[in-house]
Amino acid sequence: MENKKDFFLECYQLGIIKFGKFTLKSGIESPFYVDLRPLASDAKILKKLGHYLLQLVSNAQPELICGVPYAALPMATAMALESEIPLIIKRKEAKSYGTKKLIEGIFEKGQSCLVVEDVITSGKSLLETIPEIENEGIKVSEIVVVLDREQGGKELLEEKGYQVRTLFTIREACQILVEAGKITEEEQQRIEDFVKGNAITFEKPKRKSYKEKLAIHSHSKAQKLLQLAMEKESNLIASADVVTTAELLDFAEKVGPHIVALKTHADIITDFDYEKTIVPLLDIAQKHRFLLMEDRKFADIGSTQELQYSYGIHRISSWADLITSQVIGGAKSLDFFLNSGVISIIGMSSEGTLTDANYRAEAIKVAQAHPNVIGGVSQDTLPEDLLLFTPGVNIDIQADGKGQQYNSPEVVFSKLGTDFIIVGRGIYKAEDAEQAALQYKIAGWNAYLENL
Ligand code: BMP
Repeated sequence: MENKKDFFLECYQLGIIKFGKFTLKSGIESPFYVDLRPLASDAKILKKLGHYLLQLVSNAQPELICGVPYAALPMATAMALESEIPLIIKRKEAKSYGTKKLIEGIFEKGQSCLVVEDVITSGKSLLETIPEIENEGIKVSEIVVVLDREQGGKELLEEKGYQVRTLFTIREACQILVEAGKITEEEQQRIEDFVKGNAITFEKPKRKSYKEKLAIHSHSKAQKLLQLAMEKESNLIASADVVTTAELLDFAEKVGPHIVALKTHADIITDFDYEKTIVPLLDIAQKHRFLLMEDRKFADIGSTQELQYSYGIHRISSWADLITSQVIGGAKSLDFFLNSGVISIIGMSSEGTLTDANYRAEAIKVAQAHPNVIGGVSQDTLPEDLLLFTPGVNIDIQADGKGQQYNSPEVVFSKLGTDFIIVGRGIYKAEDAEQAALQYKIAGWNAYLENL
């Protein structure tokens, strides 16, 4: 196949870029106008375009392809024909009759999708399209764009955590046209000046500090946690996934000075005994000033949860400052967690989890409506009135071979706006748990400060 430059010139022959004076949708006057729709009318060019766009796709092949309507629909189709990756179609408006679907085609929740766009300017149409796809439980894994007008849209999407690959930028296009004698250097300069002057600069949204969050989160346990974060300069919750009382107490002693909370799974402690396990643990928690978070993940009806919370050998309600609970039983099932701040499970970090975008949106509504809930566990952003606890944090590894999916502390603070990181094996499997806790504490705190 010919090179990219020759291909661009072929496309140019179809009149896809016009130079002159054009008023854009935004009201801005632009010295050029791009319209890639003519490319669909030349079958050979469309086929080649599909091929070039597929070359931009990363090695991890997406499971679906979707074009942003309308201009990218034929492009996505061309890519689907060559790659045999199934195509899904996004409607501009949902049908008012029949299924009322926004996304048509055959897909399953949890599948990854490549989104195709013709031209990116501000990124607005992609930002409208992506949630509509993700609301169906499909994960937008990457975006390919034919032409970047270089006005900030690509950067905005990247800032939001999407990988964007572009076939041409407007500056590259102009360079090719100058070299081919299609436009003059003056015209090129005019375009360069326009692009520079009209780049949409965006300020990275600043997160609220723990101090500011104190004014939003009135639950006493949330207040305590935020106070501890400020006092200890730590947002680290260490997960003590150990199986004996001796290991648990030893671990708590070692990591105690560096954490705001110790997360336990009381039901994995083989020799659990309230007097020997919980009583000394409470002493250590008091000495090193950290909260106890029992990761029980309640998932039953209210009445059973009430019993599970206060009875049995664990008597969680008597010692856990924080507990985790599924919200699958509905809001009323959370009514009985009166002694602890509830951290609702909004999205799980494990591969293939059923907590897709739809589930998460509904879970958030339950969590927000309940006064016992202080926040949620998720690997996605949460609304500001819920503190975000993110598990699956590791500095060194990306996966554990058992379905866990990891992010670094930097990523969870910059991309998700996490409030507290939950680290298990990164600390308790380290040779020196105390050193590892300190390392995670510093990494988490620095990542928090960098995003203020
Ligand atoms: P690790 O960092 O070793 O992967 O441990 C993560 C801890 O967080 C585990 O105790 C796990 O039960 C918990 N957790 C999680 O990993 N993902 C979730 O979605 C919810 C969790 O509570």
